[in-house]
Formats: sequence, structure tokens, C-alpha cells
Amino acid sequence: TELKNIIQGIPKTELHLHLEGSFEPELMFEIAKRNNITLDYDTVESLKKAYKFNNLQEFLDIYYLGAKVLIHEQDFFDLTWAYLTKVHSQNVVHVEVFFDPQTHTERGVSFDVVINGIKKALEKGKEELNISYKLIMSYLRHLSEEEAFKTLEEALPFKDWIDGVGLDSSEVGNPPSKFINVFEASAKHGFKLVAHAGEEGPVEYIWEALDHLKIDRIDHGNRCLDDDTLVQKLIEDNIALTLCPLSNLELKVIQKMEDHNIVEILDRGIMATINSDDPAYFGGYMNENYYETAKVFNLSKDQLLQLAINGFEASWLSPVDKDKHI
Ligand code: ES4
Ligand code: ZN
Repeated sequence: TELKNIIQGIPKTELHLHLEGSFEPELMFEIAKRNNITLDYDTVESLKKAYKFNNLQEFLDIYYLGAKVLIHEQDFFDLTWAYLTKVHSQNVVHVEVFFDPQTHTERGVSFDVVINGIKKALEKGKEELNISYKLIMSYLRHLSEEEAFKTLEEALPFKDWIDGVGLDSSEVGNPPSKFINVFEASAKHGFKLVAHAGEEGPVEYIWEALDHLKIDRIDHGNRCLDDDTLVQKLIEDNIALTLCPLSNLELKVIQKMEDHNIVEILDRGIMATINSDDPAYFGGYMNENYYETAKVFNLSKDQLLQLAINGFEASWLSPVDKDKHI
């Protein structure tokens, strides 16, 4: 259709993507088989049927199960390469992707195995698909700050490969303030800072992420409109939100797409971007997220272009590289 062609034609960025959340069931079964691991589900179809979530935690439980089949460097390479070829077909030209080292190191897979596989695929994507990239290491917020510090230590030999740190997993009950010290230490090592905030958690968590963690981009941030002072700050400080419409729908952050506040967020002048979060679990990659949003809100071509431009603006590309795209 016309709308789908417009979206396909726009060069896009992806700024909120968990590599472990791009793990398609078909690849999961293939890797499980070669690693001699049995999944709790017999077939791709029965696994896919389990992808019905009432909240973030129900999703996370199954997401961490799936990640358990990733053991060898080749597995992390295959995961990342599958994601890159998929988004390349959707005209995504720059990605800033998360990985969750603790999901793997906790199971005895070493940090270097994880990052070597990911890095090789990202480099191949740059060479062969012309996709530029940044890599973000995310701390799991359901674990302690001490555990996050251990992960930071393990990351230091690879710090030239890691552009920023993030904060993800179970939000409610694990406020940003739990991680003040490790974010401060991460900043001292030169990492850029982002955090999931205000997805399921309250607007106060967005304040904490900004004031205590000193982040420069908010992942999700759906609850920001609950506080006019915060809206003013986001605009004045040019702090972007990485929104994920299909994720919000699948995790029941919203009951239907019509309930999403993305248009209001844009109309208030906040720098909002569209991203896919965990596309293998939420039923869509970048184009599907753009399409479902555009369809429901009847977005104009100018609005779609603005969203894509915001993606470049909010990215960590250099000013010169941004100018090449915008
Ligand atoms: C996540 Cl949607 C979402 N929220 C928080 N943590 C996550 N990890 C992977 N996907
Ligand atoms: Zn996320």
C-alpha cells in the first residue's frame, strides 16, 4: 500500500532494540538444537502461542528463558546478524542496540564470548549492509548495584566497543536511584547514559533517571505527560524519548493503539522516536511500528519524516554524520 511504501522509503534509525529481544523462534530452535538444549516448547508454533503477555514481567520471564540457548560466540553472531539483515530490508541505516551481559554471565557464559559475537556481526553489517551502529550495555535492574559494578569491571577491557550503558528489566520496585553509583562510575569511564523509565513505572522514575543518573536519553518515558514541569525540562534540555508502540501494546502499557500518547508527545514539542524494543516477541520490526502508529493516528508524510529525523537527531552519531542523513 501507499503508506507502507512511504515508510519503507524513509531511511530510519533504531535507538531502542534489545538484541536478545530480536531472537526469532526459528533461530532459537536451530541454536537450541546445535547446542543440545531442549526448550520448554516442542515447536515454533507452540512457543509463539506463549507470546501473550499481561505485563512486563510476564514477557521478561519468557525472554530470559529464550536467551538461555545462547552459549557460543557463533550464537551471538547469528542473533545479531539476523537482526541486521532484517532491518536492512526495512531501510534502517543506523542502529544503537542493547545487550544484557548479565543474562549470559550469570549462566556461566563469559563476557568476551557475548561481545565478540555481537561485535563481529555489527562490523560485518557496517561493511556489507552499510549500517552504522553504537552498542549499549544494559544493567539488569532486578539485580543489585554491586552486580552492575561487576559487569562494569568486566566491560572495561572492551570499553572501546561500548558506547553507552543502559538500565532495563523489571522497572517497578527497582527505581533508577538504586543505580546512582554505578552510573556515576560508568560516566567517568566515558560511557553515554540511558535508562528505561516511565514504561510501567511512575513519572518520578523519569525524574530520578534525569536528576540522579544524569542520562541523556530516556527509553520509553510514556508517563512523561503526567508532569508539566518534566515536559518543560525535556523540551529545554532536548532530551529524547525512544518510544516503542507495539511493545506498549503487547505489554498492556496501553490497551489499544488508539490510547498511545505519541501524537500528544510530538505536539507538545518533545523529541520522540519510534523503535521496536523486542521485535521477535512484539510482532513487528521498525516498519511495522511505524505503520501501526501511522495507520491509527493518520500520520502525515511530514509527521513520519519528522519521526525519522528525530531518530537521527537523538542518535549518538557525530554532527557531521547526522547532517549526511538529515
Ligand atoms: C525490555 Cl520492553 C522492556 N522493558 C524493560 N526491560 C526490557 N528488557 C528487554 N525488553
Ligand atoms: Zn526496552
